[in-house]
Amino acid sequence: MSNHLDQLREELDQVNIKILELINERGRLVKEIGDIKTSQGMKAYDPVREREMLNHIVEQHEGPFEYSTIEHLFKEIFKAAKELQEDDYQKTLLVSREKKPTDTVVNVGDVSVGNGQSQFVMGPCSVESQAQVDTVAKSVKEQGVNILRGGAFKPRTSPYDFQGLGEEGLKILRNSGDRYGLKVVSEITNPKDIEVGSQYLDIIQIGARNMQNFDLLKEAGKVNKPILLKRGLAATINEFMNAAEYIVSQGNSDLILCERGIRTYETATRNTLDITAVPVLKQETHLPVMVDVTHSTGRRDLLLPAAKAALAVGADGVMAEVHPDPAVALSDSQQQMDIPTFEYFMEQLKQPNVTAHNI
Ligand code: PRE
Repeated sequence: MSNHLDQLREELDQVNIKILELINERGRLVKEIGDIKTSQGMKAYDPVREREMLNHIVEQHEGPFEYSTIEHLFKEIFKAAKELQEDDYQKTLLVSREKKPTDTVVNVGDVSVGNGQSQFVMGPCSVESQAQVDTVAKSVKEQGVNILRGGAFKPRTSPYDFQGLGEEGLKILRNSGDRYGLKVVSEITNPKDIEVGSQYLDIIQIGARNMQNFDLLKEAGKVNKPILLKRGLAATINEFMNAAEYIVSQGNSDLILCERGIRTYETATRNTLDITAVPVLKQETHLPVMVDVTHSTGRRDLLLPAAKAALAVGADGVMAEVHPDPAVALSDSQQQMDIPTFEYFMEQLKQPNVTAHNI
């Protein structure tokens, strides 16, 4: 009995080797076909050919397997063949470390992001008036921060909420930036505003809700201006990297990624800060990575611990919101810091044990 079992297993071993040889022989043919297809500009995937082959195979099939099982097995073989035909190098993203092993440093004039020194991007959620932005800019400058933020085009959940001052807001931000010697960043939401944004801004931000606005990404890829791209509300890291690829593949490699929390079942915070996204993005891409602690936590009391965590795991910078009087802010009043809180926040982050910093 056991002799018979051994004998059958031996036969099976030989069949396995035959299948292996045949699969590899098939692989060699498929690769040759693939080369011809590439040289003729044809796509690897040919569903008509696959259907013809399946019909032919099923016609010859005598069992004992079900037809559906045979179809399934051959579909897997076709899938493996397509992967063999696709050029691995072509599949590698431009934003990946595999493509470029060295860190990208984004130079915003004389301010560098991604060179190992922490950068901070601070300012009000929305630009409301020149006086409001000036007050924040003064404090931001005093704290040694180099980049001022402020929303002019505000994508809000409700259409009835304050939508921002638009171009007027960009002008105000620029004025404050010039007055206090700060670089300025603001979100642009419409592809047609990328051009106007480049006139006023040092960095153009693409917000979470627009991470997959491909027309906007393509426009951002065409301008000669650093871009700060935020991770989408429910975007995987792979989707985030592909969104970044849209910008870089258009020719603009001055790109900063920004983790800003993702939507989960947790309600204690506004979003869930995916802190491990920072080292993952640093490993997978060569781009600088920042963390927006305001939108990820939505809670003033969590801004400091979240910022410390971000810097501890290797973020190149931290973004947070500051308002002279958060209680009367036109947007996100719950989560913005007032000036004294901001000063304390910066003092804590400047402690030598927090991270390398340039302040
Ligand atoms: C092959 C591979 C991919 C296509 O989708 C169809 C068929 C296969 O595995 O048989 C080979 C092939 O590229 C082709 O016949 O054109």
